[in-house]
Amino acid sequence: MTLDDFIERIQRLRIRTKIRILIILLLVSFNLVMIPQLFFNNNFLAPHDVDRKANGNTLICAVSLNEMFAHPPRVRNQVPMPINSANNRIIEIDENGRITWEISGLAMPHEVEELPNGNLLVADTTFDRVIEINYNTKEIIWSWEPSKINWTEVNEEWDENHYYNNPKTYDWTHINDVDFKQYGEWNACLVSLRNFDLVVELNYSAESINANNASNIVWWYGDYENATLLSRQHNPDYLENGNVIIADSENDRIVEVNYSNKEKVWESVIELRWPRDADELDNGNLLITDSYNNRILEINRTTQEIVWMFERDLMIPYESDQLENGNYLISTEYMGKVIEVNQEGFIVWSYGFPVFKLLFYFNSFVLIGIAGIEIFYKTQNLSEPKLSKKKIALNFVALGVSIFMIVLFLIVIFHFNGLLQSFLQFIYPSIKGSVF
Ligand SMILES: [Ca+2]
Ligand SMILES: [Ca+2]
Ligand SMILES: [Ca+2]
Ligand SMILES: [Ca+2]
Repeated sequence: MTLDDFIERIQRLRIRTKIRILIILLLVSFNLVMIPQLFFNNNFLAPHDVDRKANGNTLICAVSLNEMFAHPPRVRNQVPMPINSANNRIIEIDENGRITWEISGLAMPHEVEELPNGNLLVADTTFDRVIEINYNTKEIIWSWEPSKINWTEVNEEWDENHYYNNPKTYDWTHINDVDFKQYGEWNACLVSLRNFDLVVELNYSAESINANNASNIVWWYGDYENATLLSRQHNPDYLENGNVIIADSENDRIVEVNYSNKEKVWESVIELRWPRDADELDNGNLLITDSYNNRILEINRTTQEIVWMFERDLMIPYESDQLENGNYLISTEYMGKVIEVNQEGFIVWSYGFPVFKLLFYFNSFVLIGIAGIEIFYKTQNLSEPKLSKKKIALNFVALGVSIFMIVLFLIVIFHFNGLLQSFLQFIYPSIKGSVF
């Protein structure tokens, strides 16, 4: 068939068929452009920790969405992370979203903490280390590496065959958090090793050349696969009262552990699914990121009543912080955005691009369009006087299907977050304990 034949054939088509073809071409080409972006464009983020700096800029552990998709097969096949992957960065952005500072060459960075001297302490998750980065030179000036530690010296029950003493190629520790504390005479940091089910406190000093001495581990809580203590935790924090609060993620709870005797002194009773962050607020409340319920909660610690909640535009949110102005800074993770939300629940600032949501919305709108066109033409057909009974019946079936499609996709559009939440709650039991 020549091009002329093809054009002639197209011209002979009825107008309704041309419109259908046009819409389907639009749908297919949009998806052909957008879906590869998800997998190959490192500009779409699944942000982990986000912090607002004193100068008003925002630090973001900017892991690309495609790196998040690459993570499970890497774990399964033990494929190491490339040394200089642009998919794994920490960026600092100003309020207009301009990048003012960045560092790459990390491996799924989970947590960044600005130190009093301006340097950054980073949980460099899948390189299995915590590092201090000189902010000006971007050099790594301190690192703590669990693979260099003889864990039997920390606890004699952890012998040479123990998981802790046998590093794997990829995602051995899943170090996902570091929190800094000045005790006066000495500095400490609290480190979460998710795959160890363990939180350790280090005697931390940037000058130390022996960071990896077992004796630098001055406190620890948890034990490998002992879920009565912790199960794949996130974001341990020092509390004002000296205790430690931990998002005990796969136990679906928040726990407060007494620092002196390691007794559990408080735990959440409200229904949480995979909580990954619990911050103590100035008013004594807790700000909880309830990841698989797609919501951020502020609860009264004593009554456990929910006093504030936000649940729009989140997709497995990672963490949230309360800012000095009272607003909340939220890492929406798979929604691809960092957002600042005020007390009334309005988004007052955001960074990033909600690529998943756009895909859902665009496809839903286009499919509603197609269904609308079908309804228009089928009702026109029904007014033809010589229609056979079979044709009439078929037209009614097509009308029914089109109306059903419109209702279905309108529900998708208006209840995107609710549907997402129901879906995640439904699949949560099956993915609990997976590589995510
Ligand atoms: Ca934060
Ligand atoms: Ca932080
Ligand atoms: Ca943290
Ligand atoms: Ca937080």
